[in-house]
Amino acid sequence: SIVSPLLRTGYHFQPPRNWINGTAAPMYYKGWYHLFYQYNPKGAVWGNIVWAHSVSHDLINWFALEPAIYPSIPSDKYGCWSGSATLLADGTPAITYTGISRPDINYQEQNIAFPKNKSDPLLREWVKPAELNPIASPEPGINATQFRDPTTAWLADGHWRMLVGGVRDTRGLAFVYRSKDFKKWTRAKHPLHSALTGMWECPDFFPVAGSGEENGLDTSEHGEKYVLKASLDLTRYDYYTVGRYHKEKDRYVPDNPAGDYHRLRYDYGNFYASKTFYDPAKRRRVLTGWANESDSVPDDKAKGWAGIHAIPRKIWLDPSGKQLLQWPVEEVEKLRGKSVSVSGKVVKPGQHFEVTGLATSYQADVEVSFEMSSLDKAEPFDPAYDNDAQKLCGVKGADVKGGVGPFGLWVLASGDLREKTAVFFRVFKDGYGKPKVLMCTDPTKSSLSPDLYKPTFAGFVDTDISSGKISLRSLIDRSVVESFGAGGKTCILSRVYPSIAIGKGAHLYVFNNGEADVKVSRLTAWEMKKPLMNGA
Ligand code: DQQ
Repeated sequence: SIVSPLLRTGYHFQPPRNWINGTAAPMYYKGWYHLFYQYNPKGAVWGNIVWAHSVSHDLINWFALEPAIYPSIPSDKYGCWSGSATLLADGTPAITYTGISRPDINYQEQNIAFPKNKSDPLLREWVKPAELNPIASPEPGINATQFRDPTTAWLADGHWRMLVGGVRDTRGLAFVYRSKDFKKWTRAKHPLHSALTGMWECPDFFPVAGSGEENGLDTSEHGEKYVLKASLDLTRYDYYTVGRYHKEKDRYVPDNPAGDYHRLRYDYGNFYASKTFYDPAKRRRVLTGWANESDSVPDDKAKGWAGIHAIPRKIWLDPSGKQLLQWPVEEVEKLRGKSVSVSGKVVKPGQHFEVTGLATSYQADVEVSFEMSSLDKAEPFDPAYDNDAQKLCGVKGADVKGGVGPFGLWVLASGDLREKTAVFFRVFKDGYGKPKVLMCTDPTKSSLSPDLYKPTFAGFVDTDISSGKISLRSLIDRSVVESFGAGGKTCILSRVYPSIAIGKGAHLYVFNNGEADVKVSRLTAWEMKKPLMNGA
């Protein structure tokens, strides 16, 4: 399918051209937010990977600098893969990252780099001390092609610790490396944690403040609870658990013993290789993530670009202490322009209505609260789908009539509804009569173009809906829809490539394909302006 240039995003981070993948070493330094990211300067497919570099004052308006880290020493000669930044005690930022040191196989070693001039707030140049690199190499017994992505280090009892992702057979694991001086690193005998989930890419490990406290903690601060996250190569989702860290043994134990296998995801859609960082300016932990394209490789080559980043999200521990909440950083609201509102509008079974008045329904921010007077008509929940929301939503998509729901939004929808992406909820009743809420993004009707990957994405929403109320926010941006259910309990990013619902041809609707009435208590939709610079 020929992807229209109008599908380049308006306010999501993406460079003017070429391939991007995961974010790396996000950090705040001397008044600037720094975003490094995997980048192919030579084309729109993965390869020739260097660390491109952009800076901003607000995580939304980005200014491109020269690539910061690129192959230049024997232990990164064939690629500079992902890694992280750590602010040392004297405020110096150190980057640790994976280098590829052999051309025949992706032989992975860990390296360290320091700013050439730490008084330069833009951190434009980095040096790699030859006497230190590589700081960690795959000893015998370690699979050298699955040994990468060092995390931000944390300091405890006078020792720095840092994780490196790996796998033994099918056991994904987080190797622990320790150092007194941040120069010489030695591997601990035991991993911090492991599970039979396949390779752990881009691990992340950080303390979280008490349940419901929205502020973040710096990586070396002590937290009641910790979050351990891994990107699973097997399924291409980012998973996490909440648990306790025993620093004397450098071991982590998830609170939920089944958590390693019944894992929570940051995002139930297209969101991978994410990294967090602590932002001291606003005392928050910020999550940055990558979404690849779901059109074809020939499309990517034809359009000359591939990959975007999600809007950075603040993350904190839910009052229940059982999961994280995520919400777009408040700075994105500066892009809001003209808005339209709807209040107290009932949508009868099988009905829908258009939200009119927005000049840019293709580039919008929509917040809506729904209310149902009764959940009696909720369908029975089949426990066979207990661990598989995506499968359930694949069977019961947006156009399959239900009891309470499916109800929600049709975004990037054409006026004749031949193209529409549905973001919706569906409420079931489990065997005890307890409501179970499913949230889905259904792109099966998103485009008339062929050769597109249009997966339905879904997650259960652990929210008390007994009051009949639930909220949804969707950031709509031409070929991406990022949705946040129940205040950020369940998040789904989806990529879509409409062929007629683009530009002025894009419309926004509310729909109800359930048997129960649904009321839109309040809906506000804002036009979203383009940032001044956008990942250029
Ligand atoms: N992408 C990087 C690796 C990481 C993977 C290479 C995650 O460092 O494991 O570009 O998608």
